Amino acid sequence: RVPWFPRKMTDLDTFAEKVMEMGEELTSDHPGVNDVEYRQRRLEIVQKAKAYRTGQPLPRIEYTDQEKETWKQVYTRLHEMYPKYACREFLHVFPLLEQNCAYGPDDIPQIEDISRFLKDCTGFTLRPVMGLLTPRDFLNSLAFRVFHSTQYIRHHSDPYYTPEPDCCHELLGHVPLFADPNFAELAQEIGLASLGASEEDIEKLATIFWFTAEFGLCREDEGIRAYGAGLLSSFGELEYALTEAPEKHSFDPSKTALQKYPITQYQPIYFVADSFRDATAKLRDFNATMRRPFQVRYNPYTQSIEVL
Ligand code: H2B
Ligand code: FE
Repeated sequence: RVPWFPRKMTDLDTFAEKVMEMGEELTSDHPGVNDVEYRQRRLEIVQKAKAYRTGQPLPRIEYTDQEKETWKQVYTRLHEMYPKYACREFLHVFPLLEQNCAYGPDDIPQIEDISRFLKDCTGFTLRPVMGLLTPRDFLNSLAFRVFHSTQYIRHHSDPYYTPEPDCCHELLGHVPLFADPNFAELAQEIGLASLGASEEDIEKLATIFWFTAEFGLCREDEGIRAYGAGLLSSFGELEYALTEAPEKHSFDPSKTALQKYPITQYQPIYFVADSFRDATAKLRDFNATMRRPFQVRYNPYTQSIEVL
């Protein structure tokens, strides 16, 4: 029996209410768990994600001065690190985001503006999301070049810590690389492999996603740089990852897919890709070894999946 998977863009609407923890409830260690006003604000923002349907304009959020202040602290501190630690694709795109999507320290960019920009670059689009999707749902969306983005921001009491993805993580960590054609290809390849995959293969693909899109490092002429969103949105780990402290292995899907990893501390092990194209080629070879009784292809004209 093949697990259900989305065949056309509107099928992604079924994910709207299927969020895991933290969609509406905050975990007990969340800095905002006792702040009634913050929780109310979160609910207000995630309601828009819950109501969103394919084809509608993405919801715009009128951010408060406090939210803008939190953003400014995170943005400013990370922005000054990027020239030294971020990969060249990130550094190439970031000024374009400042010019086209109002990226800057003073306000939080709107996902509607970013989605239009990404669509022109790689065909990737954004969807608002209430919180964490299951690995299967999240990865399945990547097959359509769709990235689910949260719009709320971490609690102002601790601007440099968030136990969950928030708009800083999404907009500073993930968005820039989705504008790069080679990274977009890699992300969609993971998504296509996840369609109808077994639970075991979903876990392997989620682990590959973790060590690439979340915590990936890449080799460049002048040294190793970061491309993972979890690094590019966390100033502490961004610096740590490029010291000699953690182990660094070459990206190899068959090994990376099996690597265990901690969620709530700096990674002890990172994987280094030679390039996004090389990582994609290796991933394609690895995907060919998965025991899925059918092939899939994405039809960009109809924005649908064809089962072969
Ligand atoms: N859900 C959401 N909303 N955003 C993510 O970045 C995300 C997710 N990442 N679910 C997924 C899980 C990732 O950690 C892997 C694929 O499980
Ligand atoms: Fe993420």
